Amino acid sequence: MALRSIITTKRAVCNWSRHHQATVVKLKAQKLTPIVQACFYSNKEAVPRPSQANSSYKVLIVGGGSGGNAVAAKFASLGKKCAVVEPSDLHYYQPIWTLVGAGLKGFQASVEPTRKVLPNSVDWIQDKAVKFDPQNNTVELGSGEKVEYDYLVVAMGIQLDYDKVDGLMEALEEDPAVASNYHPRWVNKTFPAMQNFEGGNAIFTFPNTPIKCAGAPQKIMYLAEEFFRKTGVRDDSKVIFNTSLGVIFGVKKYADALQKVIQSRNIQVNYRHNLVSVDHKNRTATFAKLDEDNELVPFEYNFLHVTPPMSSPDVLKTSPLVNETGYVDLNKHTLQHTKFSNVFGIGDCTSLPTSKTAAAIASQCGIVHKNLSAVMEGKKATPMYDGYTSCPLITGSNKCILAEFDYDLAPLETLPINQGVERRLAYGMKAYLMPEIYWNVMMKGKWNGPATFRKILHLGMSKSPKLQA
Ligand code: FAD
Ligand code: UQ1
Repeated sequence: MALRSIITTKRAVCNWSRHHQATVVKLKAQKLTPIVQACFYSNKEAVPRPSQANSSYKVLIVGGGSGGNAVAAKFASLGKKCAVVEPSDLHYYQPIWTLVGAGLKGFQASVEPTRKVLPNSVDWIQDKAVKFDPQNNTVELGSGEKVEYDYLVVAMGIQLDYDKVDGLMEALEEDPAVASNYHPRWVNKTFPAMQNFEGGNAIFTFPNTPIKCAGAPQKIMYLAEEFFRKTGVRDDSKVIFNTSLGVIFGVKKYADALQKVIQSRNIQVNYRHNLVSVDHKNRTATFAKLDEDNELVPFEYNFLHVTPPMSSPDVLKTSPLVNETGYVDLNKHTLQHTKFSNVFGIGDCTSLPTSKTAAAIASQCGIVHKNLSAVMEGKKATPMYDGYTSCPLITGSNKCILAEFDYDLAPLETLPINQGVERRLAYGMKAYLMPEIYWNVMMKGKWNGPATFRKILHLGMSKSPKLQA
């Protein structure tokens, strides 16, 4: 029991080095025989399945993050006919990293052991998918084992390409003034870097690729700017947002609201500026001006928050499952694969032309469940997904613009009040309600997004989109 708690307590993952120790102890435990290993796990929690040659499942889910786990919980009643391929011991609730970076939540609020989050009835294959062969309905694992499936759900998230920016990895390793909320390691550097900032240039970046949570690169900027006012260094500093995009946000209603925030807070925004290299020894970040033949422009920094370039996971890019952009090619309303009818996808690794968020995944998981269940019964998938996504745009430690919108970039708001203004209520929902919903409802397969509440709160008057398969 004592060893089990050493392996799994939340406190062990709170501190990064202690987290690594915990993982090492657990890996040692996995080398023990299955009987001894069973002593380390409660029989109510998912246990990694011992490797076995060429197994077969009715539903195989690749990736056990927000999307994969939400879908696994929906199919938990299939029991051992369903498996999740997930290499990581730890499951992260990434949306809270904005608040972790700003020192408003502890890192431990974002993490649980995978074995506790995955449904105990489904098999957990603790390995990586290394090759997809949808013609033969198999996925090859890192161990060399081939797993067969009747139906496949791809939920592998998006890949962080920190190495695509010259000098960035070294800067993250060596310069205490460089941080990134997008990674479980670097998010823990953000608040100390904010505390140590004594003025000068505080720079926040947005890369020239699709990313998850397109609001997060600027949310941390508003929180840091507020913090710099509290610590008295704001008058001696410039707060700069260097973004590859040409607009502050894709939905006009919320972009207009954010422009007012930017003006009132005296933030400098440089559009179409893409970070290409970091020289931490000279504290210089160099940006390519995308509209001026990639002309390079150096910025001195005293604080640098980087949102890295991202792309589809490498193993997907080279698979038959993706379109020309490298993302899993789905019908945007049914979430069924365009070529392989027994394949579905969810979340950040997909081609769905909506903003990549956990909120979007909440809406997608009910649809994957319904349509995959229909296909299993020999029926057709129904067009249901309207692209719903949400981005709680935190602008201060008690303020938030709660953006919600669909494929047409039209607002699709849950509350019967204007969400295009900064509200304390929206901050409360983001900081306190959403984590509860995530861990206790969505991860149990019972949260399909707020559509039902929206209809009730708008007395049935909210729009129901007409969708084509
Ligand atoms: P993930 O949750 O990333 O899971 C992917 C899983 O696939 C991982 O567990 C990984 O280990 C596994 N995997 C990868 N490769 C393989 C492989 N080869 N084989 C098997 N498994 C593999 N969303 C919101 O809704 N609201 C917010 O306010 C918000 N803020 C955010 C702030 C930050 C700083 C960040 C980083 C994200 C934020 N998000 C927010 C986005 C949200 O967290 C993601 O969109 C969501 O977690 C994506 O879920 P997913 O299942 O697609 O991918
Ligand atoms: C949401 O459903 C969700 O999934 C749990 C989030 O994840 C982090 C969100 O941030 C948001 C905003 C939603 C949308 C829900 C409501 C009630 C507006």
